[in-house]
Amino acid sequence: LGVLAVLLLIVILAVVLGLTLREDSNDLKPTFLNRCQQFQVKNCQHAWEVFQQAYVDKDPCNVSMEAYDPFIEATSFTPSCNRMMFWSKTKDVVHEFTEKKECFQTLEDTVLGSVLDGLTWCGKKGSSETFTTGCPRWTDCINNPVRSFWNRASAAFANVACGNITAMLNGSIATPFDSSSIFASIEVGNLKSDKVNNLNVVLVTQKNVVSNCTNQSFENLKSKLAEGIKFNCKEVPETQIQECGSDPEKACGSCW
Ligand code: C8R
Repeated sequence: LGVLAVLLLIVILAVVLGLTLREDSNDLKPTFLNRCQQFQVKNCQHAWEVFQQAYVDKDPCNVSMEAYDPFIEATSFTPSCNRMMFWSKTKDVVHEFTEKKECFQTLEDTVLGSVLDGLTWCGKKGSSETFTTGCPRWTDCINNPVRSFWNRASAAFANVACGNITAMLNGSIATPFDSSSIFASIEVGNLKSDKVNNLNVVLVTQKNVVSNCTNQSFENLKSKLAEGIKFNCKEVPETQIQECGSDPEKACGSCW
């Protein structure tokens, strides 16, 4: 009987452990905390609590950008002037590059962007929980928790930008500067002319070039830039960016 009791106990423990582990894998909190701890953040638990307050116990279609203000403050970072990298419709090529070479820093390379990159979350009215399924999708409603977060975080990133900044845009689409993107609708307008000297656009091209630096959408970009910020554009093949990223001999400034 004693042996049976021990066996039963082991089975119960295994099931409980299995359930907790499984729950963890679709739970936002452990991912958030794990990623947060990779950075020199004093209190990740505090950051989590402030983050949650933005959307918990709220209608998931009614979360404003401003709701994340306390979280933005809690994770405030010092900008690396001349190294800041913006992007639109080039997520993979940009991050493949910034991961290999420490020349540039995107929002996802900071604690603010890193902890939530690729994740979905929302709350519910009358509940103190965080959900990761059944949340509104990007276009289901404007004021959804994920979209408002990226809007707010991107505004913060652009607000502190300084020196010469770079943006990787996509030359395989007709409108590389797309007014509905976060880069166009939030970031460009938040760049400060007393801090930013130049915006250098790297227009990433593939075999099938659709747009070049004379694209009409760049006139729109220039008109949205604060006076005093200079604009540059260079067409660069994607293969060149990839090769430069993987070549340890190549200096940051000589990739394009
Ligand atoms: N930025 C915006 N969106 C981000 C993001 C980020 O840092 N990180 C992630 N994971 N996302 P897009 P865009 C998610 O059209 O709109 C900042 C969001 O869920 O290719 O111009 C960043 O600083 C969103 O749906 O780009 C960058 O400079 C897509 O990825 C711009 O804003 C972004 O879709 C990019 O935003």
